[in-house]
Amino acid sequence: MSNVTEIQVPDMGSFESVAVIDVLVKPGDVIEVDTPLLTLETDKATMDVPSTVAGTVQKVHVDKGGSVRAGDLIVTVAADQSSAKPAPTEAPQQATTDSTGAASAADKPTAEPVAKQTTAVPLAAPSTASGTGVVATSGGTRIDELGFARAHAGPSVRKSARELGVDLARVKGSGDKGRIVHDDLKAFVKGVLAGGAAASTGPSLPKVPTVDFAAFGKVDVQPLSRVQKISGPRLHASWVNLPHVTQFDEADITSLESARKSLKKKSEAEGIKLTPLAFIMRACVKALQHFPLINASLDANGENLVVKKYIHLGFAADTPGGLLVPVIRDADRKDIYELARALGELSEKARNGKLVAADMQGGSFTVSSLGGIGGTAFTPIINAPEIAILGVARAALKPIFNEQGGFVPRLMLPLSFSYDHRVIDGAAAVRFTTYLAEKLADVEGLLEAVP
Ligand code: CAO
Repeated sequence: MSNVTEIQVPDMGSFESVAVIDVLVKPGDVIEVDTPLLTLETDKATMDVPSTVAGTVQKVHVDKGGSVRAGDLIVTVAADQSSAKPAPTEAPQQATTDSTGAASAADKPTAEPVAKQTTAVPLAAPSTASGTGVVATSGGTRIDELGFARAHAGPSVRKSARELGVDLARVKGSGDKGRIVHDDLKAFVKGVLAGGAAASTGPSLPKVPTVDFAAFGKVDVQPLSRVQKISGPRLHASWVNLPHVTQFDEADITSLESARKSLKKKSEAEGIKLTPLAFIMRACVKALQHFPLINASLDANGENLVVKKYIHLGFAADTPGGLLVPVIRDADRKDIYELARALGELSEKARNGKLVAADMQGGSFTVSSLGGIGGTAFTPIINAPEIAILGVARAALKPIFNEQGGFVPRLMLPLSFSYDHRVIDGAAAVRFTTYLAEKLADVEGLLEAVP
């Protein structure tokens, strides 16, 4: 059963006439007790006037941009009789009509404006641990309290923004004098969900200047490959999100290389190309087993380290289309020959554009070997969300001082180990490369059968 209820403008203290800057309901809207009906603004504050009943709006009697006085009719509502909020004692009493519109004995209900928010005068920022006036909401979005308080918005918009964890300082208002209305809040949230520009709550990156190169001479515009378009943003994301440090080291692979050369022919007969990378991967497995916290990732909120009990090794493959990273699954269960076979097969698939998504997923650590091409050292970008990557440059013969007091020629392999400094500190990194170098120097150990 429903009664028709008329809701009036409440007593607004010293203000005679107040501007209506937003009408928040329209005929046909189903409203609850406390649903904001309109927003009023004085020279110092804005306030929402909430409904005192639940029901369906029949008629709106005020216009946006107009002005109202205490006692003016705001809306007529076909109200659920049981829903009426007791009127404040100082407010005029209810006047209800029955569903035919006939007046009954009661007076009109007067809404109570909700807590005023000063917009012209900034509120003092609440104290926080950092003392910066910046607090984190439960959703992890940081809100600038001072900016939030200064934002030109009514209480109901503020309330919704708080509930959604939206920093009003970042929302552009489309209302009068840049006032933020509910639609602006919705548009902002939609933008965040769509991953748009509004999602950025941190400082934006400075832009590289745009230059008209053709003004300086002939140019040829070549579109990036499909692979580059995919890998570029991922590399960029890792570069800007992970604090990279690269530890350089070198490993004596003299015995490894002589063993590899002696085994090369025999393995070739079995269709396996035994390159240094298979040995390097076997050594990485041993090092990751010894330092399991490097075979890990940070979880999404950055508060836990997810240590993986599997070792799936990715390796960077240079292909005509661009850089790809196939993954050798369960590398810890493969010996040198099995690793070399997997390397050969996946490299060929990569070069022929035959890799499927599953071939490139699940990696827990990556090796990027440029040793077949050259170089002395480089700073590889971590394949995030992994937390470390090993770069390998070209081995070179170097004079190494030995215990007998002389120099001997040794084949030294340059290692470039980039790590996420949020998780791995410098001491751990150099312990890892030292251990890795020891394993690379121990070719018998690398050639042992895998249990
Ligand atoms: N030092 C000296 N020689 C090396 C070496 C090293 N560190 N690594 C490989 N070589 C030699 C190999 O022994 C081989 O010589 P032989 O035929 O005489 O044995 C030769 O270089 C070529 O090796 P390869 O490249 O065929 O095989 P691989 O297993 O070393 O590498 C792969 C395979 C897929 C990693 C490689 O082909 C490749 O694509 N490398 C580029 C990776 C890359 O682009 N990384 C950068 C990523 S960031 O942009």
